[in-house]
Amino acid sequence: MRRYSIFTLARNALTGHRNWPRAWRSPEPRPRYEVVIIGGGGHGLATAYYLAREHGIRDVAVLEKGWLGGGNTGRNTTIIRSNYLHDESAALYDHALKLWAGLSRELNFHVMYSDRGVMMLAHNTHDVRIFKRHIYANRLNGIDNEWLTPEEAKAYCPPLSIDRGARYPVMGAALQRRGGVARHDAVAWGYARAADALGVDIIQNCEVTAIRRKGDRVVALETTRGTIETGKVGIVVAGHSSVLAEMAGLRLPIESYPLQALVSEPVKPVFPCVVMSNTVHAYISQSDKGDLVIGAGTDQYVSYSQRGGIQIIEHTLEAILELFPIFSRMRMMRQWGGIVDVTPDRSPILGKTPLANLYLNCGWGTGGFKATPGSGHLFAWTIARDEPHPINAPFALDRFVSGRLIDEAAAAAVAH
Ligand code: FAD
Ligand code: PYC
Repeated sequence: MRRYSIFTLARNALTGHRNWPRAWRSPEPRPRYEVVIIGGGGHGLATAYYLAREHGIRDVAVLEKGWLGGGNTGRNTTIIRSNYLHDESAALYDHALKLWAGLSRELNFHVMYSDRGVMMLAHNTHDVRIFKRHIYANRLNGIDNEWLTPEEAKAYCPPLSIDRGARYPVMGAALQRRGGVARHDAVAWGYARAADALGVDIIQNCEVTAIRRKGDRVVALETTRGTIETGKVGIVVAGHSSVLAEMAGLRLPIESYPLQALVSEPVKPVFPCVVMSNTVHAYISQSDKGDLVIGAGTDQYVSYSQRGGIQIIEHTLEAILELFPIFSRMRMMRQWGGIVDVTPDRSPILGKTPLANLYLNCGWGTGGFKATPGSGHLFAWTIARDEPHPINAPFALDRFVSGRLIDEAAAAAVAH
């Protein structure tokens, strides 16, 4: 892995940053690969990295129709936590949380993971009961989560208003101290650079347009850069999962919705943690650059538009100002949307499909960034061994036939 000295930094700064080596190659696609991963977001790149690193499978291509991280990986608000209700989900998301802690070292790339704490506000008796139930369940699974009184919540996050006269007064909060944020682009770039160094071909501007089958096997992919034959295929395309699955002749229990976010002008550090409120439908943190990072729920209608409706932004900012009146004079700078892939039980699909050599990683909906390292790690295992790891076994596609659903709508929080 390359390392740069202070002299390299200084030399490049003085020469207009034109002499940096490429972080990853830009190869022409080969006619055949042992494994092809469709989708160059964080999950796809992480899968390729762990295939090479942990399973010795290096004859791998990642095909990305645009640029790396240009999908939801580069559009999300980077909240990381593992405070989900069910045992299966706790194991899944905490597997990822543990990997986050060592990820910068693993990739030799600073992903800026910051465990500043994620606080979820309760505004009515029902919220209090739901959050306490999550806290008890989390603790039984060895996952940190604790109850705070309104005064303790304010001490943890001083800008928070705990005015009892508010429309939705804060009645307490659930705090996961190990939760936090990371730098989303760095996650994609770090995995890309490390996968490339292990021999993975990362091919951008390469859209998969058709999936060729022979019986119950995928034999080749048609792409905008030619036909690619392959032994195994992983679909990791988030909001476009149904589109790709349909190319293979599969119908998924997934709906795709726009999810929006926005950022303010940058200001000095004022906001120490992440705060989410399901009831008023808003969440907020502050990036290391200084902008407030704000979001809310999905649009109400399925769509592939990456913009979203203006009323969502207005509603979100009203909610933020009720909780944090000190921000009333902040200016908002940018708004965007991403297309999220939502399953009926708000849990992901991570495993095999009815086709012998086709694997699915999707359905993370509004909350997959936090899972990126764990998802890639488990998906690589599944593809390499042709069987799920015990952690992702419950997240099989056939749970929508058997009825063994893992309902995480409450833990999915503000977003839906
Ligand atoms: P993506 O990053 O979307 O990657 C999929 C890639 O597949 C894309 O780059 C796309 O271009 C490519 N692709 C699609 N079709 C094709 C094709 N035919 N051929 C080749 N390539 C193709 N999650 C959290 O945990 N915390 C959060 O705070 C959070 N906030 C969010 C806020 C917003 C506004 C949004 C939109 C999402 C948020 N999420 C959050 C969800 C999270 O972003 C996603 O679950 C996660 O990033 C999905 O990663 P991915 O790698 O699977 O998908
Ligand atoms: O999953 O924590 C989350 C989340 C926050 C905002 C969008 N998703």
